[in-house]
Amino acid sequence: MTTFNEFRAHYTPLIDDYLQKHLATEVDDQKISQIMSYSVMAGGKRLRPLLFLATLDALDQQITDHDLRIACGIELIHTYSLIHDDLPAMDNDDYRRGKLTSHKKWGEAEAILAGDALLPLGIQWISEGSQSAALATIITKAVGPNGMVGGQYLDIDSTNNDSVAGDSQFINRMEWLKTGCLIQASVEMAAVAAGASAEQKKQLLVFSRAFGRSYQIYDDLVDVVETSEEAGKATHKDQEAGKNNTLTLLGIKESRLELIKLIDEAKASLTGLNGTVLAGFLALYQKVL
Ligand code: GRG
Repeated sequence: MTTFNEFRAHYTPLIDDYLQKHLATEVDDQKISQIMSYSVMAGGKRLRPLLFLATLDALDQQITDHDLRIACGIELIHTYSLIHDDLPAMDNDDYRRGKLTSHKKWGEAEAILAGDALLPLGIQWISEGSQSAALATIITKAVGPNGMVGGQYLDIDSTNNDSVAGDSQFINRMEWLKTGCLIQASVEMAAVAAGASAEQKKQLLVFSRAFGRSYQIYDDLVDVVETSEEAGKATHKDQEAGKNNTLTLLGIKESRLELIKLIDEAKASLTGLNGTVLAGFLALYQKVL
């Protein structure tokens, strides 16, 4: 039986190598390739690609090179969202993943274009195989106006808006769209790629919903409990920036309790699956509990 740490130690370098090599060889212009690669290779945790691969593992699938390409496609899309989120017109951040943000390093137009280039390249990598249409539908829905971008819009629209400060339904929806949808899509695409049964798919969707919601609460808690060196980005920013999130709604103590509840829910959803590696993702939260 493989543990989460063994799985992560095996696949993270494979993901990193794939991303580096294929951004260098599949993007014709060396300059934009370098700008895209700067942010992709800046040292993210590779959470979403690992989640995709771990879901295949939970369904006893042998992981192929094609699966690795899909996993890396998800990371390209995630990196696009971070580059655009950091722009002056959005969160206006100087550091991400411990390095200067893309616009600080290369300029604003370059950062916008690097993000714009990563999104379709990610969709291309995800949708090249035999399940092209099904996977393309899942990923484009997850990151479009009824998914990640929709959530980002609600975030921007509600910043410094006191009328949503206590509105838990609004905040849950915004956070789910912004963070949860891409996490759920990573799990759902693996379920489709592995030909999971209806019951297995149902269980995995319960897992991904609990995990997606818990990850945003975790990220909000990181903002208050970690220093910027530890997090590799500015921290203690959300409250100052007038952000409305689960943390501002519930406070630290209740957010931690909510996180514990979601961890239990996520673990319980894995009964009957080969879920050791997937369950291991939940250990990530220990540092904020
Ligand atoms: C489309 C402009 C645009 C934005 C999309 C995802 C998103 C909305 C913005 C990013 C802001 C943010 C902090 C969202 C919450 C999701 C999240 C926790 C991102 C950080 O992901 P990690 O922790 O980061 O996986 P690494 O660097 O490890 O990949």
